[in-house]
Amino acid sequence: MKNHKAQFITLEGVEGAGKSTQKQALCQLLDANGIRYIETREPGGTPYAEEIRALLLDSSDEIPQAKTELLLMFAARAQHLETKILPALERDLWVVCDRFTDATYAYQGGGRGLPGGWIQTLEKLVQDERVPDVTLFFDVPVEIGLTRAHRRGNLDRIESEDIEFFERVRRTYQQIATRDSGRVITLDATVDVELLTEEMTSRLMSRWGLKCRPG
Ligand code: Z5A
Repeated sequence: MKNHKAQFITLEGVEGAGKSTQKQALCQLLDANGIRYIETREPGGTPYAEEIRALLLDSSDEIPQAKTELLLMFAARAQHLETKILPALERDLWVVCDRFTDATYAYQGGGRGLPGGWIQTLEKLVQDERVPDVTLFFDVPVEIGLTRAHRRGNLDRIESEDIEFFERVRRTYQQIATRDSGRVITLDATVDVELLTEEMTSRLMSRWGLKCRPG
């Protein structure tokens, strides 16, 4: 393996894009190459941030305002980043995180229509200059992703938004991927699980100079 500092890797996409499925395959790739890492997710990742997640995804009678949702996403992120992600990277552990700030631009910015400038201000406050090293964007048409998510069942509050909301989310992800193509690897997530794993694995092996494929 080429000499790499510990990588901060995030996985992004609309509902049912297959992030959670491919996260397992990514971890197998890291295992096969003897790379030490932690797995985590947003919103959440620490006990305190998981409590904020539960508040955010709960479908109770009082619906949070878009601004409330935005602030809670960054409140959870501040806790997660300071107490889990940064300490892991400092110990030379790689970090594999299901969603991060791109999701805020996509859902609260694109989906809810909140101004990008607000998100940038909070990003600077919470993260300073810290951004992921690599982001895997699993791109799938909204209808396909939602069909998969519905098949899985148990939709949370945000997953129950209408199709136009998710179209805006997807468009925002695509814009980020185009703008930040050095960091974001876009993968066609319409293909079956094995083919997608193969494509992701090949792209990452060549990016990091890894030698070993998972078993
Ligand atoms: N959110 C936000 O609004 N702002 C933020 O800043 C952040 C998050 C950080 C929680 O996210 C919610 O928080 C999310 C965005 C919001 N809400 N929504 N809506 P989450 O990541 O925990 O939840 P999720 O996006 O709803 O995950 P998901 O639906 O589980 O999607 P997934 O992880 O991408 O898919 P999966 O679980 O791997 O696969 C779903 C099903 O499809 C499953 O049955 C698989 O077997 C199947 N699948 C997977 N891949 C394939 C392929 N390639 N072909 C066929 N079938 C497949």
